[in-house]
Amino acid sequence: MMRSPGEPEKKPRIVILISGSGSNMAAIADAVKAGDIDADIAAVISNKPDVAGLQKARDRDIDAQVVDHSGFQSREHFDVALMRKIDEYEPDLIVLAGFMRILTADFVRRYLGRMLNIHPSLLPKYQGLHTHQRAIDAGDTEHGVTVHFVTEELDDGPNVIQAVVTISSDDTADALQQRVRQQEHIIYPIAVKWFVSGRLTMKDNQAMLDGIALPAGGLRLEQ
Ligand code: NHR
Ligand code: GAR
Repeated sequence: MMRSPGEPEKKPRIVILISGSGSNMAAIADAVKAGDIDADIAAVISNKPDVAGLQKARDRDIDAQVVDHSGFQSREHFDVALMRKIDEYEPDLIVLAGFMRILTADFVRRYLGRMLNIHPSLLPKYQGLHTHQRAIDAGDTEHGVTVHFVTEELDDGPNVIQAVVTISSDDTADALQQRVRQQEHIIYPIAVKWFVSGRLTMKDNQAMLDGIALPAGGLRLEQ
């Protein structure tokens, strides 16, 4: 990012939304700490109190907040409260990292083009939940994980990166999930780094890297 001489440096600001263990959040935070990603993590916000990810954030000296969805009478009310909390931090990028609440159209529109999600399947296959078991049950030989821009349609925004994981004949959902999780921790920091360095953008519902359209599946990393 350009700045004039003498102007203080302003790093891109990231807010990470979680609902659980926060291992993807931790992978991104550790990449920031290591200097691989030049940004500040302004806050981690969970819709569930007491999840392990909140403690992982505090352990890394990151502001950890809760906006408990169970305290709101509707999705719309929750999303308004969540937007207010997010906007206190003036983020350049919103990262959904195991965030498990479907977001309203108003919420998505507010952050369109600057909100990423990670989903444990090779999208467009297996949107929604229980993706590992569904891939095994379907007899698939490969599975994986996708980082995509969030749009109003669930798990349907333009893909940025996919990592492919081979399914073995005696695989279990747990074992497969573990191998997919390892790939998540590699590809999510890469996508975040691309975004905060200005290389990754969304234009006309298409993910662009250095101004060039990425393939429909996203950049594909094979094992
Ligand atoms: N919101 C929009 N508008 N678009 C997307 O692409 C979104 C989104 C919100 C979350 C993550 C997503 C995933 O990667 C995500 C993408 C939760 C559910 C779900 O059914 C579905 C998809 C995703 C996250 N949530 C239930 C709900 O009623 C609650 C489930 C629970 O609490 O355990 O919101 O897969
Ligand atoms: C991750 O595996 C992520 O892909 C998945 O939840 C896990 C969160 O783990 N996301 C979804 O299933 C979205 N529906 P984490 O909290 O340890 O990052």
